[in-house]
Formats: sequence, C-alpha cells, structure tokens
Amino acid sequence: MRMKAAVLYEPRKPLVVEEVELDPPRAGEALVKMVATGVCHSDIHYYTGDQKRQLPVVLGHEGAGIVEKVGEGVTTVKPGDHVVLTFLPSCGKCHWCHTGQPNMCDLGAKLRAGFMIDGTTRMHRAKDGLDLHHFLFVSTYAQYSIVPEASMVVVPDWLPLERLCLFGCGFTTGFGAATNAAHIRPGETVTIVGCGGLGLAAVQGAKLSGAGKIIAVDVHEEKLTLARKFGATHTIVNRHNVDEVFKEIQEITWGVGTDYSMEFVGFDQSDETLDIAFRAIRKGGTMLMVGVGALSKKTLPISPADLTHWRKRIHGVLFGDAQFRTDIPRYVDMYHKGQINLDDMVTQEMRLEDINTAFENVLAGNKVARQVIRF
Ligand code: CXF
Ligand code: ZN
Repeated sequence: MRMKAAVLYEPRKPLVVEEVELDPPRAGEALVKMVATGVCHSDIHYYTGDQKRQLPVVLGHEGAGIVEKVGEGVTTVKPGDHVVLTFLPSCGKCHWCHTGQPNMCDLGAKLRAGFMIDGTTRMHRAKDGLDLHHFLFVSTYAQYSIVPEASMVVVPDWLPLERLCLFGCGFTTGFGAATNAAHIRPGETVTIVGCGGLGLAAVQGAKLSGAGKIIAVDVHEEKLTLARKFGATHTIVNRHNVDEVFKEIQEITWGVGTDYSMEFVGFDQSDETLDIAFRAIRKGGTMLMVGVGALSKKTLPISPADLTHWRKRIHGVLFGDAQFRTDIPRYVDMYHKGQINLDDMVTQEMRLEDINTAFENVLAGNKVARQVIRF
C-alpha cells in the first residue's frame, strides 16, 4: 500500500515527507494506522548524527494508532484495536521478560539494525523502490507502520490517542523513574534536572508519590512555570553556575540535599547538568540517569572519592523501569480519572508536514514540553 512518511536521508538535512510503499504485515506483525505521535527529543540524536543509524530511515518512536490488519500467529491484537506503540519491545518469553524486566527484553538487541525482527524492511521509497530503514520497530513519523506484536499495548478506544501516545516513551520514562526506579515515598525529596516531557512526567510521579519537596531545575523559565503547574514545590533557573544551583538546593533542604535526583536533559546533557544532579543528593542519596546523552560522551564529571565518601548511588533507568504491558493500562486509567495530566504536557499539535519545524522547536529548547503530530 501507499502512504506518506517523513524520511531522514542525511544528518541535519530536512526530513522529506514523501510517498512510501509499505509491505503487508508478516508473521508476528500488524499494520497500524497511525493516529498520533509525540516528538520525543531522543530522535534528535539521529537527526544530528550523534547516534548513527542506517539511512535512509523513518524516525519517530512515541506513537499510537489503530490496528488494521494482523499477520500470521498474532493473538494479542486484532483489527480495530487501539494501541500504544512502545519504543522497546517485550516478547514475554525471554529471561528478562520473565524476571520482571521487559525493558531489557532480548529483542532489544535487534533494534539497532533498523529492520524488523526478521532482519528485513517493509518500507520502500515509492518512486524507485529504494529500501528504507525502520526505527525501533515502530517508525511513527508515517501514516501507517508495520509493528511487531511485541511493541504494542492495547488501550481503551474511548480515550484520545493524541494523548495516550505519550505513554509509548516520554511519560512512562519520566513517571516510571519517579515511581518505579526511585520509588519515592511520602515526604521524600527530589531534584529534577531538565523539565521537558520526561522531567514534567517525573514531577507528576513525585507529586502523586507524596514527595515533600520537588525541586525543578532548568535553563528555561518557561519550563519551570510548567513544572510548578505539575507540582514542583521549588524551581531553580540554571544560569550555568553549578555552585549557585547547589547553594539553592542546600538552602531549600536545610543543608542536607535531596534523597533523589534525576537527570533528564537528553541531547543537551553536559558535565554541568550531571554535576548538578550528583551534587544535589544527600549523603547516601541516589542519582538516577534517565535522559540519554550523546553517545560520544564517555565520562562522568564525578570524583570517585566523593562517590565513596558520601556513599552516593548512581542508577541508570531505561523506559522508567516500567512493567510497560501492565503499567501503561494503569496509567491510562489514571489519565481517565484525572490523576495524570497529559493535556497540559502537549504544548503544540502539528501535522506530519510540520516535522522539520517540530525538530527546530526541540533544538531551540524553550518552546515546548511535548509536540504531538496528528495524522
Ligand atoms: C531512547 C533511548 C535510546 C534509543 C532511542 C530512544 N529512549 C527514549 O527516548
Ligand atoms: Zn523517546
């Protein structure tokens, strides 16, 4: 079938929205009509070329849509089902899925190649048949996508997919970092560095967990205004002076530091943002590294002696350490009840044709929490 997709041919060159031929779903796959996709900041690593992928590629990994057709052997989704596409697959069969770590599923090893699980592509440029690569098995910057059963979670059909799509990556990552990985208890304190889509979801998770102090740090005042709306009790503008930020955190916590810090800065991650997160925590506190920084960066600005002397912990968190097959339906229910606010996280809605503007907005940093493309 023919559809439109946004294709990245070269790093930093505008994506081309063009006609693409899509093959039918094979065994274990489904054809999904995309209804909405969030523009997650992680795509920018591939756009800038900091992280390499096979090109040309159809990016996008925070989508939701409706199943139109299923391939052989598919049993957990059927035509008509509304689904959230998850940026990580979970086969339900491997060691990791069986030990409560679906974010570590063995299928993840096949994501980097840019093909479907069987090592082939379903997407070809319409005008000449040129093969296109998939992204994280979901390629959501397209009107339709072939998606493995392992990367779909069925959701109710009466809630807007323009909001539920955020559960496919950003919301689950940030909210899960606060509630699964940190497991914040009532009265505990947290510093959140970076208040984009993930950081704001973490603020919501911290608030719902009953955190005593939620200190949000960002370079952009607009994002701190949003953070306060979602429940931050204190906000600090990072004016690129770590000592100043540290001093403010010390004052807010009466010289103790926070129980947790979480770093969500992503492609702008730097020694500065990591240093803030490390210094923010108290003796024995835990720093969670959630945002994915540049692959080229190989060092942390942290003195091993300080780590030991202060008995601090550093913990990597992937996809919010979520049990996403059961957590996403739980979050859907919380959204339905008004406990989770997705509506105010979406600061712009756009069309697929606006994808390059959306990327520019992400790079500008101050303009958005989450942009959603509606098909
Ligand atoms: C990222 C993790 C690294 C690959 C791309 C997606 N996660 C969320 O944005
Ligand atoms: Zn993402």
